[in-house]
Amino acid sequence: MKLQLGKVEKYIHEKLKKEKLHFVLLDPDDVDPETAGKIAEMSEKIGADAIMIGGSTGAEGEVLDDVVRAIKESSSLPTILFPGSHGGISRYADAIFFMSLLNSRNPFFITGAQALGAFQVKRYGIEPIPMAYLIIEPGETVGWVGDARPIPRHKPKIAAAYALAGRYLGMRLVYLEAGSGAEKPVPPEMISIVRKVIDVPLIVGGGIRTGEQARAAVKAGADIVVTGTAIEKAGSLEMARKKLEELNRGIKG
Ligand code: 1GP
Repeated sequence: MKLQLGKVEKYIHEKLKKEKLHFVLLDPDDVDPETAGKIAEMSEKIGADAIMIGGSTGAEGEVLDDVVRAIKESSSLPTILFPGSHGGISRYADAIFFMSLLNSRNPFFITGAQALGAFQVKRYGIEPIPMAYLIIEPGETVGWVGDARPIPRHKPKIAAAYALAGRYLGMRLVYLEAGSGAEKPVPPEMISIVRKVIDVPLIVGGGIRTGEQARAAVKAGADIVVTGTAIEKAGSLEMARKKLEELNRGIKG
């Protein structure tokens, strides 16, 4: 029996044959639908590859639905949910990172929320993409909310062990997360060690604010770079566009 990949996952794999990818994260708790739509439109224009939607606090229900709908109306980029729990599901999205926070102390974030959300994902026909989600120091809000034991920045082998375990558990993506707004992104040494042990796309995010930092993540082995805060908090839409361009150049080279 051959595994059939969904549309968004296929799109990711096809694009990765040509270049590294840039996913823009929008947190419905931080941006209103109108701004989200405008940022999504700009993201598509400057060459970003997908929009992720989610957050650890308040990114649920109507607020989430409205933001996803606004994004769908203003861009044709794939919309991928990035849920903090089963509350982060919206019927309007194309796909969902069906993620397990492998280094949480709390089983709710490893398998509990997933069980609570599974039937909803099926009912709405959202494409689930299984993903190992690992919190690296400092971890920020998601580390605290997700009751994680953040992997120390100077212990890349622990990250690699978790990533490989995730792979053996069947995850088809691995995400190294320093936490939204982290002072420093995931260290390049950690990215390269993890890259060496897995055979699936590696996503890196948290604290990437400059083209140079994005470039460093890609050089170390990231396949997909996620940026959120730097764009959301750019100050104006014009500055957000400039930041998007800078980050995109760093990723695509
Ligand atoms: C957070 O990895 C993402 O979940 C993006 O982080 O907001 O710091 O870009 P930033």
